[in-house]
Amino acid sequence: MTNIPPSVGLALDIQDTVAVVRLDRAAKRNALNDALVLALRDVFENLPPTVGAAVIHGGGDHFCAGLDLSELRERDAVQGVHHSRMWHKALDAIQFGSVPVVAALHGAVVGGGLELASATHIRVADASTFYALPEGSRGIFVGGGASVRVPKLIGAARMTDMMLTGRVYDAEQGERAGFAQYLVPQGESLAKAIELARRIATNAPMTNYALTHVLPRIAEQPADHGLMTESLVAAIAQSAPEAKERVAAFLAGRAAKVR
Ligand code: 1HE
Repeated sequence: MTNIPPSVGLALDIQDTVAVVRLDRAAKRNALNDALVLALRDVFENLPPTVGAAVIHGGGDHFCAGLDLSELRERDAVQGVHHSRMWHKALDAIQFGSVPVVAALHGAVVGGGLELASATHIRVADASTFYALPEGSRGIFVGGGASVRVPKLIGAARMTDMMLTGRVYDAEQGERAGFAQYLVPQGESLAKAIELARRIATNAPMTNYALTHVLPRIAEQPADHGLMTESLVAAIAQSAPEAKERVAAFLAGRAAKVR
């Protein structure tokens, strides 16, 4: 398992089948410096096989203030590309890792913090959450995957507005726009995220794999390719012994009904 030096500001707590990952730089509002981005990548690339889902949250009053601006020094174009690609690799390790990931949001979810949240599969926001892309006002551009992932949540027009005007979405507006799938009272996002992760960890692994690795690819395919991919994955999933057992359990009255 990954050993994370305390100075990095990332804590990993394995709670049975759920890995709880905490950004732990509250004094700097969990701003993401290079060491923290690399540690995130290492943690999500090395989750133990006993883990079936993960939660990511932030210590202190905010989820994450984005890129650590104190490290934003003069970079030449090549260094800039590699820095951005390092973020892409780390956030890909979350989106396309071994398990579904739930983000528990509160306070600031801004800049690279929003890029991090948008690489997870489910976002649970509490009432204190707010979303922004201050890159537009800081004279820079997003570099951690926001231009690909954020429009999939809220549409390119809303992202353009956020960056051109500095618009901030509060928790309710954010849920309506599509940033978060769940909105809970202040202080309750972590508990709700862990509850969801525990349930997700009970799903058949192939179902979770199909949802995290195949569905986003189907969404990028032309419709006829997507339908073919869907048929192939459906056939693979239903041929797994676990799927047969689950269907048999329902038919025998041993599995929960949809309520
Ligand atoms: C930081 C950072 C940071 C706080 N990098 N140090 N992100 C931003 O432009 C957001 C900048 N941050 C803020 O707007 C505010 O800090 C918050 C709304 C998130 C929180 O406000 P508040 O009043 O709770 O905290 P604070 O007093 O502003 O900050 C507390 C400390 O954290 C302070 O340091 P201190 O040594 O003076 O105590 C701040 O300097 C520090 N801090 N945010 C470095 N971001 C892959 S590309 C991604 C590009 C981006 O993400 S750009 C957007 C960056």
